[in-house]
Amino acid sequence: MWRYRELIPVDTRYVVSLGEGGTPLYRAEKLARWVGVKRLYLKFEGANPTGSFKDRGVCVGIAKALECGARVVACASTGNTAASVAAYSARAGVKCVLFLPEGKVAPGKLFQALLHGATVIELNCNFDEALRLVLKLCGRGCMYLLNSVNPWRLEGQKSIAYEIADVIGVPDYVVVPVGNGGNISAIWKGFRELHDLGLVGELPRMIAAQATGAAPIVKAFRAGKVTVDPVNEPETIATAIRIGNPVNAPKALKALYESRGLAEAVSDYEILEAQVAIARYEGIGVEPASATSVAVLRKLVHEGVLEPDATYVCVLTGHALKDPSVVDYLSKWVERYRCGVGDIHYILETVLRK
Ligand code: AN7
Repeated sequence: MWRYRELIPVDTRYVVSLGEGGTPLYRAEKLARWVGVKRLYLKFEGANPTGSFKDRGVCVGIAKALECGARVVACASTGNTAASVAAYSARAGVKCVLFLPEGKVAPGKLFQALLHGATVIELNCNFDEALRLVLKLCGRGCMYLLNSVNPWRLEGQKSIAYEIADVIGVPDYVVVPVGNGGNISAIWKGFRELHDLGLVGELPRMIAAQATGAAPIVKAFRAGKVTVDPVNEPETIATAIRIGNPVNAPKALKALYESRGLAEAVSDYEILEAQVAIARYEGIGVEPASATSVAVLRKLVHEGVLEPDATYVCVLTGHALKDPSVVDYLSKWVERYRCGVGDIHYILETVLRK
């Protein structure tokens, strides 16, 4: 992403890099057929150093922390921000304190945080309450906040737009999984900047994808509002976006209105179905939150809201290995046998006859 350093307002002397950004943009022909569109591209953010798009923003955020002399960084997280902040702060040599909703962080992400030596504080509350707490604590000035309310985070994440435009130009639509709303607003900002600079002639329409159990932005968008009514007990298998009171909702809604975009929610079943389809048709493993983009696109095309003959980019925000626990919910789709060595001929016969 540092190919675009002139557009990222940070003193590069403070940048501690792990090789963030520069992720693949795949043309997905088989998945496109399943979704019902002609041209579908997948921006695979799972290919970042810690396995999610957060690395782009956290890298810039940590540089700002170093520039202002912070010795401790902190964030509340549903998991991916925590994993990223843990890794980058380790490399930068700053202390890292993470506030996580107990029992609600996917095992791969918790492991990353612990592995990189962060101080992990598991709280008996949900993400929204953890974020309120850490906002208050950071307000005292003892820790540098790295949640996406920190605008420098978004300055890094907007590079997703630059990379897409560099490879295929400006697509008609960009579909983004939305939790706190930071990333969709960052990507929109990236496209707008390219447009303002005269580097591209068009702008995409942004589509926000959420899970039905945690969809405050979809609700606000339908009502034409610029702020959200919080969802008190958000629930979804996509724990990364299990967020009821998104701090960047005003920015996300602005991106949707300005781009003449859309917002839609899908069920946990539709999310898992899309996760499996992405993995089976294209060989790309993503975590459930990431699959919401593909699930939402398919839903809107099937309902006739979106046209098949347009160019779509789905942003796949995080890697499959982040959350291996979902295998427990995939029994409908997985083929798995346990057998004694003595039964192998019988099993093979059944398997090969299928
Ligand atoms: C895989 O890590 O909020 O709308 O604390 O991990 O910018 O919040 C994660 C969010 C989408 C939503 N996909 O992005 C956190 C956290 C994945 C994510 C989102 C997240 P935003």
